Amino acid sequence: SSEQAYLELCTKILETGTKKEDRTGTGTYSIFGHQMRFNLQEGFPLLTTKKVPFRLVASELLWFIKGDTNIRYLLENNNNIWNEWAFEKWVVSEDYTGPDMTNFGLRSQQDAGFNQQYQEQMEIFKEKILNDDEFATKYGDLGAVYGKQWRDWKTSSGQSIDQLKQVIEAIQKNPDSRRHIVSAWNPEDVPNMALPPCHTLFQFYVEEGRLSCQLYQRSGDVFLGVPFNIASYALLTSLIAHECGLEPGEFILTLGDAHIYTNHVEQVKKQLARKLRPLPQLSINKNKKSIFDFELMDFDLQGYDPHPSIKAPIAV
Ligand code: DHF
Ligand code: TMP
Repeated sequence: SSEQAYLELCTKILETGTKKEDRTGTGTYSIFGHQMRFNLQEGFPLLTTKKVPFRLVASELLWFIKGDTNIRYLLENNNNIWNEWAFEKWVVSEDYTGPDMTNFGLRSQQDAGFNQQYQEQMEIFKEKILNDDEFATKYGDLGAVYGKQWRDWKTSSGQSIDQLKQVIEAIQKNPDSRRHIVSAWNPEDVPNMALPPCHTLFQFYVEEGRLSCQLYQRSGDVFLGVPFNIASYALLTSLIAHECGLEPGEFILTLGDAHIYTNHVEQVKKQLARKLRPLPQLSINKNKKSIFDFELMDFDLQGYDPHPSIKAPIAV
């Protein structure tokens, strides 16, 4: 199955990766340049060798599609995957009066007393994002990240480009075009983002009634981020295919710096020892067409029976 390609990447990094330091201070094993292909006709590529929470993948994708960049929507959907990158802005600001949170990502893993304080401040932060509009506007926003660039790319003359809407129209009108591209990498905005986009640029391709997508991902956290990225783009491709009256074809993931953090190695080995199970099937509400109208309950996964989840600390 397609999942084998993911497990092979993990093995390749463990066997041939170079030990490299990284921005977060964690350390990684890394390789540069790797491609994986997922045939969406075979089933939906949500890993079965560990549980990947589809609900979180889907709500994050809906958040991008809405063009939203504020984590309030994610929190309202009980999705905590972007909290640390908004929290970071608050704890270095003048408005923050709690205990020192410098380097909270690493310290929370090393010091139980500090972790307790960090968890308390994170709870306060989440509560304020959900209940205080002004606070949410100021500290919930991650800047000009994915949603902004996909739906509202600002041009030098002050106009706005809706790349997602345009690419869907182009797929319908001119399927053979070689220009079906959406870019999240906006050099002018990179300094204004909480995290410069990891999934940088994607392209669609239509062939014999099937829609394929290839993503260039500049940086991939192979244990935590990449399983989400695969599922997210498989879902996006399936939704656009649904809207355009096409079948989903392949999702191709091309990675730049593909790395396993040193504190994920044991988890990866545990996962590699597990047996693959059949992939689930995705179904999409047939009564809705436009990608801009979907909600969580319009997606349904059948037959997802993964091995248990494997926890790992995220590098901030
Ligand atoms: N930073 C780093 N270092 N790696 C990332 O993968 C990453 N991803 C981001 C933002 N910054 C990042 C956005 N996507 C998780 C998965 C994807 C993601 C952020 C976080 C994650 O923690 N997944 C856990 C489950 C989380 C949960 O249940 O709340 C997992 O085990 O898959
Ligand atoms: P970087 O900006 O220094 O490359 O750090 C970003 C980290 O987050 C890196 O480990 C890659 C990871 N990441 C993913 O793998 N997928 C994602 O979707 C996101 C947002 C981040």
